[in-house]
Amino acid sequence: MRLSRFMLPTLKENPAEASIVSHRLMLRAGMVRQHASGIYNWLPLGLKVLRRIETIVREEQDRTGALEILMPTIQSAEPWKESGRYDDYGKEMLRIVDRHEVDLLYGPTHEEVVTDIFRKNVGSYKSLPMNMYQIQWKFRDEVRPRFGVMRGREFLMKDAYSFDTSYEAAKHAYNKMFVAYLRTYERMGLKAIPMAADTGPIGGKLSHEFIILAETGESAVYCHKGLLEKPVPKDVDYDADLQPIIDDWTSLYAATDEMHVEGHGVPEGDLVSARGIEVGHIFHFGTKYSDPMGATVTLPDGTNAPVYMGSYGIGVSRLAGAIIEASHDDNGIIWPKEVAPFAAGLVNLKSGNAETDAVCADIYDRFLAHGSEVLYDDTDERAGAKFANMDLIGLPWQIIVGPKGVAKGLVELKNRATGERDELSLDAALQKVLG
Ligand code: P5A
Repeated sequence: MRLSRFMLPTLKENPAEASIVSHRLMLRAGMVRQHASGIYNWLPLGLKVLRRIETIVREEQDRTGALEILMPTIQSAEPWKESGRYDDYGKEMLRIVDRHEVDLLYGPTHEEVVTDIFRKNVGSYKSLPMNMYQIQWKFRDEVRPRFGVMRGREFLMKDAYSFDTSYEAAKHAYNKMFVAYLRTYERMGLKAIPMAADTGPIGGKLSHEFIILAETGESAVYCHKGLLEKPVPKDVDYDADLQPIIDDWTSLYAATDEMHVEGHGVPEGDLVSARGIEVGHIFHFGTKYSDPMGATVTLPDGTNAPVYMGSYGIGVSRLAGAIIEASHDDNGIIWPKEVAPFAAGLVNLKSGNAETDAVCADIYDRFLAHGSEVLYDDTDERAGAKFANMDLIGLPWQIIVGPKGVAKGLVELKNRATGERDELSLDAALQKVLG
């Protein structure tokens, strides 16, 4: 992408409305703009990041055998009246009445809709286990939307729903999501800590939040430092018994503010006390929805029983902010490679100069040929402004092309995370970036 053809409304100054670093940087880097309180436009750079986060989430969900579907944002109130949550959910639910006086709502979550799909389309134990997921916008009329996309009113969530014939089978479905979550966050360069949690309006007894540590996090977190060092399972066989992995991860102490207790038994030196951001939440709630909504399965002995369910959420749009909270410096964002909006930035120090233009054009094409994309600053801004902009938007690498280097057959390669700069041949630089 050529910067001259891109839309990147970067800001030099810190916007007054932003109180935390990720919100400031998302606005300054031209990723998002607020449309209305807690409701955001995603501009080209921001959308690229959101899509890359979605891709990782989707790949790890697919790996577990979950099936992607897409449910509507606008829902009928009927199934919510059946489950009993229409009255319980309160003011966070945005209620809508259509021209025929039919009660609708903008979905804050999709347990009722998916249970309705299940009861109308799946009836036998032979189809189970089953997990259906989507990546879809939600609306919750939060009293105090704040921190930009981290606590929006409209936000993008990955929500998965599992269906099983027994508690034990449902526990396996829960464990699969637990492990998939550890892998998902790790691929984004994050260390996520699972911790036992309250279930709130979703319900059920078994629940874990996934929290990443960041100074500006909304919740206080206490955990055994061993959790931060634990390696995430590689090459998982999702059909195998995952309980030992779960026991290993949940045996170390981890608690949020409300659940923190005296006498937790962790030696002072091993206890990390920090702040955290909730980037995911998983629930097992058994028959809470299937019972009142009549979602049953036929068992091998011919009897019918309500299906056991769980639901599993990842805050996809919140993650864009959370990753920045975890990875930035004074100059701007530092994107982990897997979620970066472009693989590299290309800075032409002398746009209009035949030699530097030609080398940049060559680099540009070689990225495309490799199935990758570089953001090429082909504008006639001064070098200092180009560098500041590149640091702000945080692409993992900057390839800097100037007349002196070109005369020697060299370009400069800067690593955004370490600040290291190297003069290299073009081939060596591309080899480092494209790997
Ligand atoms: C699980 C999937 C649920 O809604 N039902 C379907 C369950 N869980 S949850 O904890 O309420 O939300 C899941 C994740 O969504 C993110 N999230 C938000 N992100 C941005 N702005 C918000 N206002 C917001 N509310 C929730 C969180 O990451 C949460 O873990």
